[in-house]
Parts: sequence; structure tokens; C-alpha cells
Amino acid sequence: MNSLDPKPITFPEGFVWGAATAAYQIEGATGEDGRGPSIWDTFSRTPGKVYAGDTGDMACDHYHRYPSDVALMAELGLRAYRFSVAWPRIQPAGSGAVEPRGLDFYDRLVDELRGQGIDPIITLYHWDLPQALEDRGGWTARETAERFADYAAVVHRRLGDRVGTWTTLNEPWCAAYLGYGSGVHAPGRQDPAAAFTAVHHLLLGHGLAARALRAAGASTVGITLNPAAVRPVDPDSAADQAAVRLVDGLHNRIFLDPLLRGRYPADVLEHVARFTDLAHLRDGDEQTIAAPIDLLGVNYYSPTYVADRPGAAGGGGAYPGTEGIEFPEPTGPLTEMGWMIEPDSLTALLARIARDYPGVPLMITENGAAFADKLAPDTVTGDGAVPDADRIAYLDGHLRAAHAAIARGVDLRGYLVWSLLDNFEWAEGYRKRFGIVYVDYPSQRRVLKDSAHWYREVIRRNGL
Ligand code: PNW
Repeated sequence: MNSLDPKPITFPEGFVWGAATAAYQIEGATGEDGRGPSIWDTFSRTPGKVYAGDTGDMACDHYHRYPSDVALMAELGLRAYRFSVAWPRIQPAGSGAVEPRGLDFYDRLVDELRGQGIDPIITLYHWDLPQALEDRGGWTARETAERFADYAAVVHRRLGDRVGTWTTLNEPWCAAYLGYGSGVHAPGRQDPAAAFTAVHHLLLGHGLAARALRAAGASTVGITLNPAAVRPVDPDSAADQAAVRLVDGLHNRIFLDPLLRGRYPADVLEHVARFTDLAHLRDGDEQTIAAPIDLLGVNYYSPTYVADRPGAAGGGGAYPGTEGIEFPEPTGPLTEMGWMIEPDSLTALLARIARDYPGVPLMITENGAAFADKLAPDTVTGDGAVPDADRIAYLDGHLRAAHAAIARGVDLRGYLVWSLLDNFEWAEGYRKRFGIVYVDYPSQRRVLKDSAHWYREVIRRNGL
């Protein structure tokens, strides 16, 4: 910790400090209280899809342990907690019948949070699509967007009197391209046309849900993206800059332009038209997608470098049509995910969004890192400890980068660390630990890592 930049920095008054999680990654209890199956249940039970055959069946058992988990949040001094609602708990078949026991759970969670003075920030969709909707085409079907808006209204009707901040989707880039393009996430399809169609229906679902939430009186409505900080291997190469433009189009502008400028970019549509006839785009959709938002969530972990290299394989199903572009192997300091650690890219990314899409407040809704944490043997107190200086350094560097963006005029409202708890890291199963709190899965014991103690002090001081 001594190696950290000692320069003290303070965040603006009212800056929101918190942590984030997602339903399928922490809740467990997948068969309880009428919850229906989701695409992640199906996917994780398909051999070869998730590391070691891990599933979310137990996860952190948060469904039963939420009172002590909220107590932990209070102990850390969190002001906000971002969690997702599991659609298949609310509508087990994806549409129609509502399961009251599912709503009851989030009702209790929200009351517990508010009782501790912690602001709930709801994500309505963090990837656990009801399997029944996938069976009818999932996000490649326009109907899914409409059902999503129905579901959003159902959840708001129950919790809207106590929850102010509502975000629709988490990282539609992952849901569309990893789910339907590369197939490394559920539902595991590998079809570029499906991926691009899913992008549109996710955005449409966002717009319809945003409209419904607004009509129901939600005060803050937003969406969370994982915009890529795309950088050229050689900044002086025009060809590398052209590669940046394409990848930026497929990852960032395809979402940000319709959301915040009301139109898909022409160059991106032209690219997409190589794979689909664009029949899924209907008159009025862009207007729906551009429903005004009050908050843009930014999830950031690592930069994306690209270079123009004739013959290079490109980004595969996650970036359809990028043959001739190389995504080089990450270099320098890496996290356990193999992701580069480059805080400057966060400053640049936030500044770019604020410049090109002015007027919408930003919040870092996820930032954090997986490292090879080890629970140190129990001390006399029996508590144990988890030294994670590497995570502290990562968080410190990225908080300084966020602060630098604020100093450059970016309207950044808060920072939510990913994640509160070690959890089910999607295709990586439980082997990658992102938590500031260690979870000993066999016993379900929680142990604050050093980074959790450190974060509590950061929050207390409103700075570093
Ligand atoms: C995000 N990628 O996922 C999610 O919002 C979290 O649920 C997740 O646990 C966290 O980041 C850490 O991975 C991503 O391959 C998963 O580019 C994969 C990618 C990006 C984000």
C-alpha cells in the first residue's frame, strides 16, 4: 500500500459510493419460490460451456443470506448497492403470470437496504433471460423487447415507491455479441445476424421499458453499457485508426448513437447490412430507443487494442466482419482474467463519452479486478484475512483515473465496485474472484479482503 501515489484527492460532495452484483451470480436458490429456468441455467448445465461445470444453483446463497450481506454493506459504509432483479423469479414463463414470492424477495431486500440507509440501484436485466422466451427466439425476436417492458412495469409497480434509480439493461454488448455471436455466454448461439438483431431488440426493449418506467413515475431511468476504450496499436498509423473506427462503431456507437442521438450511425448500418437485410429495423424504433435517460452507467475493466493486419483473424463472433484486424495478446500487468490494467484508458473513455454525448450524467456502475486471492489461515480470532494489495492498487489507480475525468469536466456521479462478493463469474465459473469480500463457498463464510477495509476508508474520507 506504501507504493501507492500518496497524493490525496477528494471527490465531489454527494459522490455515490457503492458496490454491484447480479442476480444469477450471487443468489443461488435457482429452484425456489417458483423461479422459472433462465438461459444461464440451461447454458451452465450444458457440458463444456462453463469452467468445471459450475452453475449458479448455490452461488453465494444470497437469496437466503441477504440480511447478513446487507449488514456487511452497512459495515463497509456503502451508500448505494446495485443489484439485478431475476426476470425468471418475477415471471417464470417470461410473460403473463407473475410470481408473488419472487417480488417478495426483492421487496424484503429493498426494505433491508433502506433500513441501513443504502440506496438501491436496480438493474432489470443482467442476462438471465427466461428460457421460455429464448425458446421463442430470445433477443432475436421482437416480442422479447415488448415482454421486457411488461416485466419492467411489473417490478416498478411493486418497488417504485422505494427505489429511485432504475436501469434497464446491463451490458447489451455482452448479451448480444457474446450470447448470440461468439456463443461464450448464454444462450450460446454463434450467428452474426442473430447478434446484430439482438443488439436492436435489446435497445428497443430498453426504450420501451424506459418509457414505461417514466410513465409510472420513476425519477431516474438509465442503462448500463460496457463501452470499450478502443486504442490503436500504432497511433500514427491511419490503417490502425481505421480499425479503431470500425471496432468503436460495433462496440460503442451502435449503442450510444441510437440511445443519445436518436440514430444508428450510417457506417455501422452499412457494416451490419453485410450480415442481415435490416428487416428488424422498423419505422419509429430509433425514436423509441432515444427515450430520454437520466443516467448512463459505464462498466470499465480494461482497454481494447486493435491493429490493421492483413490476414489477421479479427475479433471472431464478438466482432463480426473484423477480419484483417488484429486484437493483440494483452501485455504488461494483467489481472487473473488476463485483462490489461490501464487506468488512463478509463479517463480517456469517460472524457470521450462526455464530449461526444454531452448532457447525460455518468456513473461507473462496475469497475474491479479478479486476482488469485487466498484466505490466510485463521488467526486466534478465527476471522482469517485475505491480503489483496494488487486489487487495492487496481482500485486506487482507477479511482484516480475517474477523479482525473471529473477534473476535466466529466459529470461523473458515482463509483460502484465490482463486486461486493466473490461470485459466479459466468463462463469462468467460481475460479475468478472479483469480490472485495471473500466467499468460502463450502461454508458460505464471508471474509473482508484487505481491499474491503481499504474501500471503507475511501468512502469515509470521500477520497484517497
Ligand atoms: C461484466 N468480456 O461482464 C458483467 O457485467 C459482470 O456480470 C461480470 O462479472 C464482470 O463484468 C466481470 O467480468 C463482462 O469478455 C464479461 O469482454 C465479459 C466481458 C466483459 C464484461
